[in-house]
Amino acid sequence: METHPKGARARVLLSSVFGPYAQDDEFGSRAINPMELYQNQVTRAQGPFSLRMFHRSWGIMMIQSNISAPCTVLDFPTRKDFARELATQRYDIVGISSIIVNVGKVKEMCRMVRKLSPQSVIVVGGHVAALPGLENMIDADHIVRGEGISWMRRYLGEDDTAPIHHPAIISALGTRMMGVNLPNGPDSTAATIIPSVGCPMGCNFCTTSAFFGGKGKFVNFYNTGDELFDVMSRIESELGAHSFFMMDENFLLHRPRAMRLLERMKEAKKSWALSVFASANAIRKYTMQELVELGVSWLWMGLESPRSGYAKLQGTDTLQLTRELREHGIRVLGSTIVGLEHHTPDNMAQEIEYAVSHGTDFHQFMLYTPVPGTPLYQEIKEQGRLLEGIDWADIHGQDKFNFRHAAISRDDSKRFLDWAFWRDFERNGPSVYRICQTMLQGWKRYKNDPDERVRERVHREMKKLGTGYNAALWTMEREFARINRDVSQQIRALRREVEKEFGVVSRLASNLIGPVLLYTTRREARRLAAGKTYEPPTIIERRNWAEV
Ligand code: B12
Ligand code: SF4
Repeated sequence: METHPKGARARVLLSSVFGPYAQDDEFGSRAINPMELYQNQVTRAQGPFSLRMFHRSWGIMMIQSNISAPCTVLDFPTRKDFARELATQRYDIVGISSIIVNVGKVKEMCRMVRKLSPQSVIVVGGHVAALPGLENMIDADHIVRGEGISWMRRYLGEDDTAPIHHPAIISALGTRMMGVNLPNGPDSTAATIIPSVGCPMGCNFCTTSAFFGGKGKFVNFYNTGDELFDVMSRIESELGAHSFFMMDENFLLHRPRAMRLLERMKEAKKSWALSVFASANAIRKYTMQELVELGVSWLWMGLESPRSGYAKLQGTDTLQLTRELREHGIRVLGSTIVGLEHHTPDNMAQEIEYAVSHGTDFHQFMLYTPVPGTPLYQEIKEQGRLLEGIDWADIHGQDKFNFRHAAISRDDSKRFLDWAFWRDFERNGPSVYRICQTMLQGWKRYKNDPDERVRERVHREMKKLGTGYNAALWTMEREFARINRDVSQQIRALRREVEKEFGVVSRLASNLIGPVLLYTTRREARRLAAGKTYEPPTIIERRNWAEV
């Protein structure tokens, strides 16, 4: 492969696409598609109770940490920030990271680079690279499909087989709930660990799996539990974090790696908490005790639909599995697809009701969406069912279908999706309430566990339940009475139980902090109704850097 003439002396800028994001504009920002995980696709019907937070662009952070060239990461710039950076520094390479919805921004950024930094080679990577005909839509020199660290190392003439150095990443920033900014220190948030990219299960709609090779393929950055343990220990001491967000599409699928990690955790007496993504078939490879000892306290699981036929769900009663996980203190984020081929206007409400009946702590709903690169896209395209003329900025699974469904119209797809979010909220209450329920169950079951690490972890979580969270329960009980009186009473019962367990401290917390939270929650509801949105801050980080 061709290398850059300056090799590892080349000066590199790696940028995410520009914001602001949560607004409608000509570059493809959409108010409905903010740069926020929960508000975008999980708790968006929950008003002031929605969990708000931002996540950094980990792909370019990983690339920056694994090249020796002088490199700047520019995360969430505005157009002005991006222009200023190009005009004030001299870059040999400008790398732009994007997903498909943001292709309009990539186009504009390439135009800006050509104008403001004509000497720069433009490299575009990330999921946008799966777009057919991208080379004719944007003015870039290289479009990188798949894993980017090894590509960039090769392009700079560096060793692409060298071990991967994992940067210390605080998982979330700008966390906010009920109108209050939550502290973002290492004690209160997780460190992100990226053990791999891709997933070998190869579900037909899954872009992450398809982008890194599809069925049977994935790219491991860390093959063994020992390697993972070493990375996590280093990051624990760098950030002081005890909690880790394992950004691996199917972390539990690799059982020997997870079990070796557990062995090392036990030897070193680590009471870490792990948030993981895992498919039902992978979860079933473990006993509840193993999951709890491994510190799994938050789990993202695809529920899709009982009649979807995906291999990962076969033989699993997801209702029972969810109940069992929560009984062991594991918070569950279930994910359901709206608009599968077998859905019709007649069975859709029933399917949504079934999804909601899982009573997960969080529920993501997504439209069935053929996205370039996936087997589903190929199939729908061959059947001539792709709808023409839809802007890529509107194909993100939270708006309307981008294909002709046998039984459901585009407009109805949106109506069903919105209904699913609302119904989950109305029937199960705010997610914050649900996680309190799960945490209390975990506490009761494990507060006297013989494993000191497990005890330590549930005690750590409980400090929050006995104070701040209990005050939140006090507020939710009052606010939710207007939406669903039964759920409001259940919230009250839970608060009473917490107070019985934690006594005077928790009663004081609800009496003193509760009214403040009630005020901030109502103020936030008014702000949101008036159109308030949130944007991530612009972040600039330089490595191996010397000013020119
Ligand atoms: C974190 C995340 C987010 C964060 C965004 C963080 C950010 N700063 O951008 C949040 C939660 C806000 C988010 C939102 C959305 N996301 Co998102 N998100 C993810 C997630 C879970 C992890 C991304 C990640 O860091 N992975 C780990 C890193 C290491 O991998 P990577 O980013 O792919 O980077 C590698 C390569 O792609 C490549 N690479 C990346 N950038 C570059 C740049 C250069 C120059 C080069 C050479 C290489 C390169 O090298 C990297 C290392 O190998 C992925 C799923 C996944 N597991 O990847 C979805 C994913 C990227 N999101 C996706 C989507 C669709 C969305 C949303 C539209 C929501 C939705 N409806 O699903 C919104 C869009 C918001 C917006 N306005 O842009 C899709 C993208 C699909 C596609 N084909 O474009 C994914 C793949 C999920 C999925 N399977 O559907 N997301
Ligand atoms: S199990 Fe999940 S991550 Fe893996 S291919 Fe299926 S949908 Fe994608």
